[in-house]
Amino acid sequence: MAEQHPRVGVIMGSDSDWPTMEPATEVLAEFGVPFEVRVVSAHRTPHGMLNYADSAASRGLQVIIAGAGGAAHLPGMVASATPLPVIGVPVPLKYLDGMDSLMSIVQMPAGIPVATVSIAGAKNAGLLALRILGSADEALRAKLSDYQVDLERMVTEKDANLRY
Ligand code: RP5
Repeated sequence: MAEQHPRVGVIMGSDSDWPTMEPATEVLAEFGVPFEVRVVSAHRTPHGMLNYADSAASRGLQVIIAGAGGAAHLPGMVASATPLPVIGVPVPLKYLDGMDSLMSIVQMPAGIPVATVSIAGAKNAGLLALRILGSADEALRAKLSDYQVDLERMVTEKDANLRY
C-alpha cells in the first residue's frame, strides 16, 4: 500500500516518533489507501521540510499527517507551505507527558489551520485523513460507515457480555 501513488503523506520529525505514528499507517493500510512515510524535521532539515511541503500537492498527495514531539513545529510549518489539509499528531516525549507537543501544535494563528488530534492520537489522525478523502470518494465513505457499524456492534457485544 505504501508508495503506490500515495494519497496521504505521513511525516514525522524523527525516526524516534515512528512507534507513536505507526497506527496512522495501519489504519490507512486497513482501508487500502496508499501512503508514504518520511522523516522530515522542521529544525534539523528545514530545507527538506519546505521542499516536501512545496511539492506535496503536485506529487498527488491529498492529506498530510505530521507528527512531532517537544517544540513541535513540523505540522504548522508544513501547513504554512502547502494548501493541503494537515493533521498534527502531538508525540509524547520523556518530559512533560506530551503537553509541550500538544501546545506547540494546537494553537495555530488564524489563517494556517492544523487539525490537531489527541496526544499520541495517530490512529485518529489516520481515520480523519480517511474522512477527508471520503468526502469526495463514495467507496471510501461507505467503508468508513461500515467501520462505524462494526465499532457499534463491538461495543454492543461487550455490553451484552458484561450484563448480569
Ligand atoms: C522532534 O524532536 C521529533 O519529532 C522528536 O519527537 C523529537 C526528538 O527527536 P530525537 O532526538 O529522538 O531524534 O523534532
